[in-house]
Amino acid sequence: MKKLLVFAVVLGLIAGALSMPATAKKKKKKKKPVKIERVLETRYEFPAGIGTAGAGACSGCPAVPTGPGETYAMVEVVDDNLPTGAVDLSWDTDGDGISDTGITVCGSTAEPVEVPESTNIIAFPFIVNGPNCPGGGATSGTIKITYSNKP
Ligand SMILES: [Ca+2]
Repeated sequence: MKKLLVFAVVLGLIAGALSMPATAKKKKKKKKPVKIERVLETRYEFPAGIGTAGAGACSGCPAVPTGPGETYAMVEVVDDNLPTGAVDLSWDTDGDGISDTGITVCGSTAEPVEVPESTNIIAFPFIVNGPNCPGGGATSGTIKITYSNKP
């Protein structure tokens, strides 16, 4: 019985020794700034955004707030009916409650775009987007966003 116990302890030590290098590697990686990503997906339903692209209020526009440290966004818009899904992502910079700054996503972002962290960002799905995205628009569909702390 004692022999079996000793054998088990030895096995445990070997297993521990084998797993140590992996643990050490993980600790080293933590020193580098790590890219943290958060993926979120939301729907918009017709008619969410009626009005002029880039301005105005919206009922039924999904909110996609950023969290602390989330300063870059990759966005993809897949409309249920239109070949090019387009939404404006917009936020309020002067505290008057009206979104005034933002980006137009025409289909999808080619590269990560800068966004403000810890900010309530609203997605405006306009039926016809406008000059920033000719032929693009939004009836009903899905917005997929990946927020990250690095580009
Ligand atoms: Ca404002």
